[in-house]
Amino acid sequence: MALLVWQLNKLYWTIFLNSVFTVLLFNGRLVVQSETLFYNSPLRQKLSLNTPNVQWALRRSDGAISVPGSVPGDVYSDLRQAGIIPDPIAEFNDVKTRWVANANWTYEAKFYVNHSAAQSSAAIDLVLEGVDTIGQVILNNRHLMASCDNYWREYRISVKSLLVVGENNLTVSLTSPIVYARQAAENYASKFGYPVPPDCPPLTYNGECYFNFIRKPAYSFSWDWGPAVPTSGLWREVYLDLYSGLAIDYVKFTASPSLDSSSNAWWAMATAGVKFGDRFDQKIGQVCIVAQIDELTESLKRCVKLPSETSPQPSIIDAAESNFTVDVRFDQIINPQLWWPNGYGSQRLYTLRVRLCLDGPDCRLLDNWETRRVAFRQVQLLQNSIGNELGQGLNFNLVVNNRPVFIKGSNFVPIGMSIPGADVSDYDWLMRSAAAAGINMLRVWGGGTIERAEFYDLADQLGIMIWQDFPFACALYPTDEEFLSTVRSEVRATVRRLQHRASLAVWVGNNENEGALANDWWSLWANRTERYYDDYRKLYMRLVRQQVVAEDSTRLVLLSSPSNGDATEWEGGIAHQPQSTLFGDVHFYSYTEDMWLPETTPLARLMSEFGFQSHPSLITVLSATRDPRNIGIDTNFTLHREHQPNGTLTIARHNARHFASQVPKWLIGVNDDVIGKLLVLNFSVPSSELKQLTDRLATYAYQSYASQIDQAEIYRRITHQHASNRCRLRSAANQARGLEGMSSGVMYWQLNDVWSAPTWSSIEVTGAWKATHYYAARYYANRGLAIALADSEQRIVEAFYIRDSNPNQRGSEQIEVRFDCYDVDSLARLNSWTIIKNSTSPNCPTELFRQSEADLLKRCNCSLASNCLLEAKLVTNWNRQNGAEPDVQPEQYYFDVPKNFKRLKSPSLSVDVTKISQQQFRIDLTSGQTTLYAVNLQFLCPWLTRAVLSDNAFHMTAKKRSLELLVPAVGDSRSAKDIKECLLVHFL
Ligand code: BMA
Repeated sequence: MALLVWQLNKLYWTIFLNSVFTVLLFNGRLVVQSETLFYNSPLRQKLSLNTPNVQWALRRSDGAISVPGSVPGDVYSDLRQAGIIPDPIAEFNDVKTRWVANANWTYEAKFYVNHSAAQSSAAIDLVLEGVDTIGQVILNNRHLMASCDNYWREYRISVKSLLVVGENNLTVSLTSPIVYARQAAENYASKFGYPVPPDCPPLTYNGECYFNFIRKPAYSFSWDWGPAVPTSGLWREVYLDLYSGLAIDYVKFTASPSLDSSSNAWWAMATAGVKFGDRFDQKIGQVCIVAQIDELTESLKRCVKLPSETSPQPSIIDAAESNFTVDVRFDQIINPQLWWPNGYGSQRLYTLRVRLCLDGPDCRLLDNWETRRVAFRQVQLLQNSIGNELGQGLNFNLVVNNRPVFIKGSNFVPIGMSIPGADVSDYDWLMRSAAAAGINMLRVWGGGTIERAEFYDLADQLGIMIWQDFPFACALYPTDEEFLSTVRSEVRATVRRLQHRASLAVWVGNNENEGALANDWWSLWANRTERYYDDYRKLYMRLVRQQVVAEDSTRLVLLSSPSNGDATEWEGGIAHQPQSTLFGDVHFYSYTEDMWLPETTPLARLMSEFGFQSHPSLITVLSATRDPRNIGIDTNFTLHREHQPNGTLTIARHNARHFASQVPKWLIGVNDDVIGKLLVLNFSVPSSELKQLTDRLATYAYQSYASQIDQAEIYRRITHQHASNRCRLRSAANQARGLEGMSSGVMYWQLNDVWSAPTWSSIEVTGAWKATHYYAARYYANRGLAIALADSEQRIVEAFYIRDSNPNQRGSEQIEVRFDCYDVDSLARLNSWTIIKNSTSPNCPTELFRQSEADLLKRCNCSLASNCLLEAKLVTNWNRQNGAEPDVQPEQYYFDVPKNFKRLKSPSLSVDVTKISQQQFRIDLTSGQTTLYAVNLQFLCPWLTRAVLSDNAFHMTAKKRSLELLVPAVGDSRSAKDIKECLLVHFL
């Protein structure tokens, strides 16, 4: 083992050159070769305590259960792995396994440290990047700290003096989150004399109470789309950090265009936070930070004198703490390639390297920090007056690199009930699916979490901007000193972790807590209102926001979502109506009105949440139960998972406005073979029950299909409504509504799911895309046509050409759009006409017509509205000529809802599958003499849940249509016949 003893100012600094540690398991077997563990410079070494070779044990505190543990991981996953509990998200297991979260658990690891290792470094810190949640850390029988109390804090504990040569024992004891939260709530109420709601969730959630009293992701105590699986564990890395006494703790990055707008020059700054270990040499004099952006800058050095007097370093600090910071500023970076949101250009990421060295000609290395991917982009959320009076509102426009960007977004809920248990491929699938649908912004919602690094890496790479809520949601929160202090550390850790991210667009204090106060969700007694208002301001204005601004001056910090943005500030941080459509963002849901009608939904400046539930597809439900009798929209199984009170009834009622509730006669029998075969192969179904169960599953398949199309239509209509009112105020007789418009985007609720249940998602927990995700890929396309009912009383219809500005495309274009009218039943074309327009403004929709339905029907030569279909197609496709983008999709307008179609004969569809290559298939659809509404293909085989079609859930107005199918790589080669045997098809 090579050690270099290095003399400096007559003081010996011991540093490492080569491999330093050898870690042995307690049985004496050599398990870790240090060379493979260490990264970075020889001076700063990370010794992981979560390699597969360091074995962890998980024990219940009463000793009755002891199984292998995993780090990162959680108790539920480890118990499941050991065969002690079943999958908590299958069957009714969320409730059956709840005992797990009511118990206390201990994770324990033993490792050997040899003599040189224990002695040779100046500083050794134990770093726990993420503790879930209330935990005692014990090293060699010494309690290292009072208690870990926060999921998002990163704990760093100086342990050099505690490590022993030989066997070391690390134990983390975790208290039941349910018990802790309840006690904390009770203590708070008795100490301060007032409750902090919401207490407990509705009974339908089968959830746990007081999520607001424990700093862990709120959704783990149950939500209206998810079960309670309140985990405990070590959810991120655990390691020993060995360094020379001084080390880089974090690096922030800021880039901004130079003031001189004539040159494409930028400046950038890397800010390094440097920490002292508990033994550092104050006589060291000067240290330097050297930074470089690969392919763009030379390395720059900035040296600072170490403070001569330093207060002693406490032995436990947050990992994101540092003792001083050093800024390295790069001026005049000419013509960097910019980072653009998805759909607006490419995402150039540069590598930032930062080193810490001693001042001197050879700049001796102390720490070679990890690299970061950074980018050049400017994101602004502008709030300017709409009219002459403030009461007319402010707009809320996103501008990236000086171009207005229409927000095409969704809301991201956590990846699953076990965050550490998720596979990187799960993040990859969701983020690539989001990007494929044209999504350019995801809101990481406040009832969830600050996500894992993989999530933000993908967001950076794919151009998906992140609206990051801090983890506070749908609740009031305690504000005693202890709580505020842990939140202070948490916020600092979060900002220092994410600040350099190109994708990060805006910070937001919480989800809906301002609205909860302003609208008095919990009927708080009137004379205490001021106290709650004060607490709110204390937490979000004086703490969260101040901490964020201190760490990150480059981004807008909104206090809440929804909020009125600047107008919320005018009202002292809590607006009397945070849901105003004239300011900021809005969340909107209605479960009683017809969501297909334009008047139901207000037009928001930014609609950051809206949605409606649908049922998951058959294959996803079958992933959650082994009993096919559980399948159905009203079984106990479904009702157990439908947490929204009266949710399934709400879905059924809304669906019934537009779709027949019985399976249409032409679908009876169409899917029976596939379903019957599945039942025989996978479930022990007695032959006497086969027919009945096949019918049951076929009925559910239709009902889930109808619910998904109903949902997809809602999302499409609301998106088109906002997109077409992007550059104008709504034309409405009602004066208040007449000020609505100038919309900057939408983010539908919700992208993903944590289990199989009726929810608002567009992607199911198995990864399968719902109809609404395919719809999104069309309505979020960069260029698109929209035909929408603009006024349901006057029956006014509008058609638009919508396009987004891409810096590589020229400004104006001439478009020619052809309109064809069809008889729904016979596919006969009734009439056609074309419209030619100049589309000049790159970000504003081009209106093609605004007409009454009656006039349109006349123009169509259509006598029966329910049998009439209008289709728009872009004839002159400028993009296609330039090869820049795929075709603009045609858009259809039906004059009636599908349940009223007067079909003379049963529509039919035949499907052929051809194999093109290992993972690619072609699917040819041939219809009879009818137009088909919402043709939807689904696959009833688990290996196809992540298969994607080139288009789906579309209206078919020609006799033939070919689709491409991309299937995931599976071990064996699959044939066209394999695909066909899994295929369910629906249409109306
Ligand atoms: C909003 C969200 C979530 C919820 C969703 C659907 O309130 O912020 O809390 O899941 O609506 O109800």
